[in-house]
Amino acid sequence: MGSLNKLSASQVICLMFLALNTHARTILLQDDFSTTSISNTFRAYESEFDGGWWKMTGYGTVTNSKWTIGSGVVSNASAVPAFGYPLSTAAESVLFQVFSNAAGSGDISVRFSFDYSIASGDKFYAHLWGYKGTVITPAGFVCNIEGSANGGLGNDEGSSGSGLDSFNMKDGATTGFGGAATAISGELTGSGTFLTEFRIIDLGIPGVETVDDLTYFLIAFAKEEDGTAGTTFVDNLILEAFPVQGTAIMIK
Ligand SMILES: [Ca+2]
Ligand SMILES: [Ca+2]
Repeated sequence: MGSLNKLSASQVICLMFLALNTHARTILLQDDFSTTSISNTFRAYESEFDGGWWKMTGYGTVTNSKWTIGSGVVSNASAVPAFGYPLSTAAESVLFQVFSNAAGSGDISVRFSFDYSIASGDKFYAHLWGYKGTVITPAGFVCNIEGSANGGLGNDEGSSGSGLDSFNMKDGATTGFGGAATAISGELTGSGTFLTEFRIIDLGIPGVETVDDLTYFLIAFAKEEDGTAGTTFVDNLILEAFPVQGTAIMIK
């Protein structure tokens, strides 16, 4: 955690408080990238939920995403410049997965953290969304990764055949999110540990008061490529829920 020297006294107290309560946590998703792999697709289809990591498949002028898992990290070394879709897909199209929410009825807070190292000159964004409702038949898709570029990920609610309601875990927004500016991480550069923690009720989502009121989560990683060489990687991802009522924090 390279930014500890920047913490205020209240943040340090909060972290100590949280450390005392980690025994009660529920792991929602954890990955050290030592055994997982990535499949190819071009939309986040509901039939692909709980199917692990996905990235853009190439066809026509759309290039294959270069996110890859190896040497214990997930990385992207493509330096295709940020001309946008379809040419920048190799570098900029998101890595994502959607998974069932394992939170218990007593879980009221969410913590999301990962280590990152961003190639010099590039920018990096992490998106965290939640879904309410159940998948209907025929299944639709919740977002289209085909055109994702410049750190963004399209939010396709309402036009994708999905019966789920989607929410940005950054601020509870129900629509209009997915651009780089709406990423829960904000813009990340350099290297360090990103950590954010929040009470689910503070998002102000009607009918979502505890973490288990959501049925699925989406995590997506996106970079904005500057066109110069360099590898960006992520490791030690943890999304967890717990019954502690802590103060909202964010550390980069
Ligand atoms: Ca690792
Ligand atoms: Ca670069």
